[in-house]
Amino acid sequence: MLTLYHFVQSTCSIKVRLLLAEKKLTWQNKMLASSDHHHLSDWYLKLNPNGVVPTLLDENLPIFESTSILEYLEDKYTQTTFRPYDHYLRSQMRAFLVFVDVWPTPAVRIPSFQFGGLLKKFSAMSDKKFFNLINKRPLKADFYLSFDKNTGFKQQQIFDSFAVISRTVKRMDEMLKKFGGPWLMGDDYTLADMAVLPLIDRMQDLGLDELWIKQYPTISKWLHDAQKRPASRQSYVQGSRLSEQFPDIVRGPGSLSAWTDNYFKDRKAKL
Ligand SMILES: N[C@@H](CCC(=O)N[C@@H](CS)C(=O)NCC(=O)O)C(=O)O
Repeated sequence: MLTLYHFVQSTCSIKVRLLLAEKKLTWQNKMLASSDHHHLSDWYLKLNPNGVVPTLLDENLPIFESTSILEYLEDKYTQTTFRPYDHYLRSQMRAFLVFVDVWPTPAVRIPSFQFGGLLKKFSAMSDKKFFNLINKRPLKADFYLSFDKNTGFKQQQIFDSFAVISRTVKRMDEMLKKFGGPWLMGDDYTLADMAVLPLIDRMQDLGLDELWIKQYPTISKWLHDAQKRPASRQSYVQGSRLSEQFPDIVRGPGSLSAWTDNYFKDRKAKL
């Protein structure tokens, strides 16, 4: 029996939900609310010492780190496969999975917190509670110390995160051209697509899609095709998109174009 501990809106959790749905696996739904902070309680830290979601339980064995969960499901549940057969292509796909974990995954957190309605939650919290919760975080304390709980991130931190997303869509555009599309590794939809889809979807939902619209039309087409897969629709349950949770703050495609325009001007002036 598979059990998934996750948050509805967490991009790393959606990544795992996508593969579970693509593989048509049944699983027990243990949805936690990020605001309850159960992911920082002793019982959860025994399952996932990093104090983050997602965690998959297979029978009683806890598996954590979303990319490692994807590979586990691929290794164990082989009815349908989402990795290339060719060893070289498989290595290319894995290189992209590492890239996604190292670069865009942390970068997308910055606009998600800044523009995604989360600051409202933190500014309503007392300083004491906020810093107490930071102290409990095994891995992410430094991230929470890198912004002001009332005003968020500095403009330069936000622009730096946009630069990483620009680098990501450039890399994806190169892959779509090199392997011929329609998916990142070519004909077949793979873990590479599922790893990055929640991040690009998040950027679009926040209103930052102008980072790629003009320069990389390939990304818009890829995103549209990936979003309309039945497994994607199934995985994006109500509340997965921040515009559904905070409709007065998160306004969807194009809505933060003033920010992307300023970012492009800043980049042009520097390079
Ligand atoms: N590298 C981890 C990252 C997991 C992660 O950062 N999860 C976020 C949600 S997307 C989380 O649990 N955040 C809780 C917190 O910030 O306290 C993975 O891929 O599983």
